Amino acid sequence: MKIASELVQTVKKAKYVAVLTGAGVSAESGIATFRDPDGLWAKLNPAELASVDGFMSNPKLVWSWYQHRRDIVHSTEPNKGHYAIAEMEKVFPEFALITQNVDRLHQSAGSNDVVELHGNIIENHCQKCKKPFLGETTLPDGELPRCSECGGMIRPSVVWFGENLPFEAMAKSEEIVESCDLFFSVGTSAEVYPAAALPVKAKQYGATLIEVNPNKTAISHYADFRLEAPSGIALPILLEKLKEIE
Ligand code: BJW
Ligand code: ZN
Repeated sequence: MKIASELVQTVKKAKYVAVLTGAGVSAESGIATFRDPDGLWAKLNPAELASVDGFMSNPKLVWSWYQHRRDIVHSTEPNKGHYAIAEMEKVFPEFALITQNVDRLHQSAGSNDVVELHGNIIENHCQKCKKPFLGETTLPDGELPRCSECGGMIRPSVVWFGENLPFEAMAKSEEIVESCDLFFSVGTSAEVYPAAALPVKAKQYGATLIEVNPNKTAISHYADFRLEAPSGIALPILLEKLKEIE
């Protein structure tokens, strides 16, 4: 894979690098994306499975789908893309990682201070009183657990459509896009807001925008550079190139 020397030079000079990741980064670990032709939303209805209304209408169905996805996540490992992003933290004077992913594979790869915009699939909380749930999650007949405090239904700690993103994660992301000088958008279709606005805002605040994605996205036309390859291939090669010009 060829990487333009202008791109490598730009990355080399950067002082504050920010990375926004999406499902594509975990694709090479065997976790399905959402909007690719073989992605989750090609077969399943997001309104039924990833909204509060969907959960309230059929809690058992939604709970069992998340239990299934949790099993998949627990059987996977970070890939070369995750490890390259973890290494980037050590390469640049300042670095920030914002992810839409709920699988915690960035943390498993060694990334610190990950800003999780859409929560995570590992933890659970009560839909009614929001209290974290630490009890047994696998019950007979696929029943979902109930809150010991208020009897409410337990749900995964992800962000569903129509729900606000965690305030602190959003505030931190705004701060990052205002301050970074280089912004990578990696493995995201950039179709889900407010996350999709971050690369655009970073550029408006003066950062160079690099997109890493084998396919064109909603923000491709806006990027200063594109690395049109899987992140597990493009990012390790980019890191090698940076070392070569040390
Ligand atoms: C590779 C690769 C490889 C493949 N290497 N790349 C403004 C305008 C319009 C709509 C809205 C708006 N503001 C809010 C909305 C509504 C809504 C929204 O954005 N809808 C759009 C779909 C139109 N947003 C919300 O509801 C958000 N909340 C909110 O805004 O609250 C305020 C509010 C409330 C009420 C009304 C209005 C405002 C919440 C969004 C929550 C998203 N939740 C999900 C599910 C999480 C839980 C779970 O996992 O089940 O998050 S949906 C799903 O999409 C998931 C992802 O994080 C998210 C983004 O997807 P991502 O990561 O980009 O994946 P894909 O599949 O789309 O793309 C993968 C990419 O990888 C592709 O480009 C491939 O090419 C690439 N790829 N292999 C690199 N190897
Ligand atoms: Zn409760």
